[in-house]
Amino acid sequence: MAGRLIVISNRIPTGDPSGGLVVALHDALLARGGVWVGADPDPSEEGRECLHELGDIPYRKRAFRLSKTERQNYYSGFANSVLWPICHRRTDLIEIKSEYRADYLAVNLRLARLIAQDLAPQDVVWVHDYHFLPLAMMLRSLGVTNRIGFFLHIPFPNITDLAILPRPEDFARWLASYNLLGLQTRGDVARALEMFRADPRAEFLRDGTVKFDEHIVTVASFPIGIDCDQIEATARRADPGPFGAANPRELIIGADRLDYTKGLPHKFEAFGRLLQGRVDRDARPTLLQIASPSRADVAAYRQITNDLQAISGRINGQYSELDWQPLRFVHRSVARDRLIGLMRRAEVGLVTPLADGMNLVAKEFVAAQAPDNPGVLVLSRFAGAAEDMKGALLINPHDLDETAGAIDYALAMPLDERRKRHADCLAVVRDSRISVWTDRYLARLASCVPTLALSRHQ
Ligand code: GDG
Repeated sequence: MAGRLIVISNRIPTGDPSGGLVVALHDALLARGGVWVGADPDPSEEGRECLHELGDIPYRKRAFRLSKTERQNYYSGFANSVLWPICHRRTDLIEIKSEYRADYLAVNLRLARLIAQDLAPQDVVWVHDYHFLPLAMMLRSLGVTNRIGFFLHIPFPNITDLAILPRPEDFARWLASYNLLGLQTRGDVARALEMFRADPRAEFLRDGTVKFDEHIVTVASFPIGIDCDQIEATARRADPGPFGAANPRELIIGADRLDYTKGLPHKFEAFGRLLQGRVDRDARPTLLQIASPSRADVAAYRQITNDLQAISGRINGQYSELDWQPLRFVHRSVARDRLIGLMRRAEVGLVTPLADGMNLVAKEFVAAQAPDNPGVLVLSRFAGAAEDMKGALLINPHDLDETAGAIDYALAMPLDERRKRHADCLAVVRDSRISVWTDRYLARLASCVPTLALSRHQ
C-alpha cells in the first residue's frame, strides 16, 4: 500500500516509545513514513489554528492544542463523562451537558480541517478511540476520500445504553463514515452490527459490509495484544525489587489504571472474603494492588479512590498481624520493568474489570510467567481478553464468593494444571501479538472498498 500512514490518537508519545501499542504504531510509522497526530497535554489558549511539530524521527509527530475549557468539555466531559461510561455500561455515571457535546464536535471539526490540509491522495488515516468518533464524517464533509480506519479500544456499547447519548442517531453515522470499523472482540462486532441492523438508514450488503447513506463500512474484530517477546525477555531478567520486610509466600498481583471499570472494590472485597474464609490461619496471602492514578479531574474517579482507601483500610484493620499486612494498595505508577518483575514473582494475577475492551494486564501477566513454574491468571469474564483466554480461571467479579474461591483454587493448583493452563493462555497471547495486530488491521484497511468507488460496488 503506497502513501503515508496518518495516525490519530489522544495521547502522543514523547521521548522513547514504550508500551505495546505505542511501539507497534511507532514501528508501522517507521516502516512506511507518516505523521502521528495527538493532543498537546498542556492546555493553551494559543496556537489552536495549527498543528505543532513535536519531532521528526523520521516520521513526524504533530500536536493539536486545546484550550482549558475545551479540555474540560471535550476530554473530561464528552469523552470521559459521557462516552466512556456508556461504553462500559455505567450509565449511572453519565453527565450530559450541551457544552460537552458542542466542544467535542468543535474540536473534532477543527482537527479534521488541520488534517485535511496536509493529506496526500494515497495517505491512509488510522483513528484511535472514542475521542475521535466523528472525525471521518467531518473529513468526508471536507471532501476527503482517503481510506480512513477506526479502532475502538473500549467495549462497543449495547443499543439500550446508546439511546442515552444526546442525539444517539449520530453514533451510527459517525462510524459508517470510516472504511473499516475495528473492534476488540466478536462480542463487540455483534453489538455494532445490531446497532446497524436497528437503523433504517443501514443496509447489509452480500459481502457482510454495511452500506449507510453513500458510505460502505466493514466491521471486524482485531483483538489487541502485547509485545510478548519483549515482555518474556524483560521478565526473565527483571528484578521485583525490595518488596519490604515480609516477603510474602503467596503473592496475588493486580495492576490497573485507577478506574471504576476495573472492578477494584470488588477485587478488594473478594480478597477480604478469602481472608475471612481461611481455614489455615498460617496461610498469609498478600494482595499487591498497583493502581496508577488516572483522570483525577473527573468526580467519579475521585470517589472511587476514596472508596478504595476506605475498603483497604477496613480489610487491613481486620486482618493485619504485627508482621503481615494482607492488602497493599499502591496508588501510584511503578516502573515498567519492576512491574513485569512483580508479575513474574506473583502466584496469582487478579484481573477483575466489570467491563473492559481487552485488558492488556491479563496478557502481560501470562507473558511474564516462567513456563516451568507459572502463576495462575484469574480473569473477569467481562474483559475482552476472556473471549479467547480459556486457560484462565474465569470469574464473575460481582460474585465475591466465586472470585474468592478461584483465588483459593489458584493458590493451591497443582503444577501440571498450572503449566497446562499457562500454555493455553500463552498460545493466545502469542497469536495476538501487537505486531500481528497492526499488520492485520492495516492489510484489512487496504482491502476495504475505497470511498471513491462506491457507485461501482453493488
Ligand atoms: C484501554 C482499554 C485495552 C498499569 N499500571 C502500570 C502500568 N500499567 C500498564 C499495564 C498495561 C496498561 O497500563 C493498561 O492497559 P489495559 O489494557 O489494562 O487498560 P486501559 O488503560 O484501560 O486501556 C483496554 C487497551 O486500551 C488497549 O487497546 O486493552 O481494554 O480500556 O500495559 O501494564 N505500567 C507501568 N506502571 C504501572 O503502574 N509502567
